[in-house]
Amino acid sequence: MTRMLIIGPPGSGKGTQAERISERLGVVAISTGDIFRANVKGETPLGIEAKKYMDAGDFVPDSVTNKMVRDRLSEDDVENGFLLDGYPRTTAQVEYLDEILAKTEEKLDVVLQLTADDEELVARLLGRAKETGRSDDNETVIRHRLDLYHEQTEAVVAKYAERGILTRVDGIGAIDEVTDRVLLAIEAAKAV
Ligand code: B4P
Repeated sequence: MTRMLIIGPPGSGKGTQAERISERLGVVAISTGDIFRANVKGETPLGIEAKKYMDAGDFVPDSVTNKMVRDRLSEDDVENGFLLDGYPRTTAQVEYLDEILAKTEEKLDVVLQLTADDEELVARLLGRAKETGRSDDNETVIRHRLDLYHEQTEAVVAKYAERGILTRVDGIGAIDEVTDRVLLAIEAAKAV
């Protein structure tokens, strides 16, 4: 059980839980959002391109994101598996990931979906804005990111549900409680 995805609306705790799963299970966690933010900070050409979209709460174009993920998944540290956090977010990204995995005859073991209602998510992200000042954590942009999740990423979730590899986890509650639920869900998926 080593190749996993974690999907959820903005603020559902993907990044938070991905870090914990990575520590507990020893798989490398790869967050497309973190890679973009590191590039924005470093003012690289990728960061300059991505910033325009991120500040508006839009998805970075698939062509840019897909290439970045392909390059990251060709690095040595993913040989024993990975946990992708925040990718795929569109059905085109699902198809692209399918192609990457098909080349090495790999497949996904489990897809975790973290759920939470929109008002809880807005409150969490406004809380984070006070602490970190992330440029995409203001209410207008947060609501736009949530709309995009409903319009585009829920179709991604449906695809993995059809394939029978989706596991839903309630993301509401204390962070430790959610971690316990996530680890149990992974164990249960392993047992299938
Ligand atoms: P991300 O970095 O993925 O941003 P996010 O959706 O807000 O998730 P994040 O991981 O930061 O938050 P989390 O839910 O862990 O993406 C940022 C941007 O990058 C996107 O808008 C897009 O522009 C671009 N992008 C990334 N991937 C892309 C892709 N595949 N295609 C195109 N564009 C892409 O947690 C949020 C907060 O909630 C934290 O402050 C945490 O402390 C708190 N929290 C977590 N769990 C909690 C709990 N149980 N209770 C209370 N608070 C909790």
